[in-house]
Amino acid sequence: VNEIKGVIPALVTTFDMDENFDEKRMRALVDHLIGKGVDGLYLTGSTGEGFLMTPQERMKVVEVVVDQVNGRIPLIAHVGAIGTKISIDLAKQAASAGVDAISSVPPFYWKFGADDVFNYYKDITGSTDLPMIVYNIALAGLVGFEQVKRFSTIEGVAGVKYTATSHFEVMRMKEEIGNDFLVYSGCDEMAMSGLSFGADGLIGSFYNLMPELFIAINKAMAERDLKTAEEKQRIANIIIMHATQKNYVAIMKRALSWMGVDGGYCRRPFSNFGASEEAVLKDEFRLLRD
Ligand code: NAY
Repeated sequence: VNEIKGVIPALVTTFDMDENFDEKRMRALVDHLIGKGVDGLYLTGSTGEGFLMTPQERMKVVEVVVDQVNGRIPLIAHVGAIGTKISIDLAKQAASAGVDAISSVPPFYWKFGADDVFNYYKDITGSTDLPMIVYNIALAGLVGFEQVKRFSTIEGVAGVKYTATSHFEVMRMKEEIGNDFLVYSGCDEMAMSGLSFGADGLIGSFYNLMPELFIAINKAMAERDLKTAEEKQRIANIIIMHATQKNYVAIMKRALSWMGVDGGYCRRPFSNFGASEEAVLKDEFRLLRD
């Protein structure tokens, strides 16, 4: 698991216009991202619309990506679900498919108590030999520092995907939990900040669309070249700020198609762009570029 560092796109899942998983598009996108030099992929998470798929469909995506990657880069499968039993099934399948790590948001909706959430991680992590990356994100309800620290006592919990803006806690986790507790910074617009506080890598949406910029940021931060990192982050953030005003996953999928690798469409209730809306979108991005 110590090998899983660097820039890791939270891979979009490619659906066709009728919302079916599009295996051909998925395989092409995986090859495209590997060609760009990404360090790993994070599957069926938020950006991957994991919660809009049945467990069987999620398993299919994992199998297809594992097959296409064929060991070239490490893979983390998000297996989070509202129930432990469903997550365990997903975790076991991901393990037998051949991923390198699993990850999960805490169980949501019912506002489970701290012990229930702890047991959720314990049960899922114990169900396979794979390392678990806890996924802390406001969408599922952020868990606090002390709780993350408690999860880290579970054998197999290897790190956290930290999609929160309080980056001082990245440093604190490294100090109080241990330097080998992996921390992935999850806010793309703050990539250089996360890395400066000691994050081991970046997992996020926009690395599907502009991996080069973040690979450059990651390299610059490792070399303590703040000027370059800042320049690249500034460019990336113009795109991120624009895209996040609308359904940015659908935007990334369309924008990828302009680059010759069609990301397909989103599943409802996420909205998509019709042909005329897409033309407007393309013009907006042209203006941003110029
Ligand atoms: C995932 O599992 O898809 C993620 O990594 C999610 C991380 C993203 N956060 C959210 C709320 O979706 O990449 C970020 C985010 O899209 C980006 O920072 C822009 O705000």
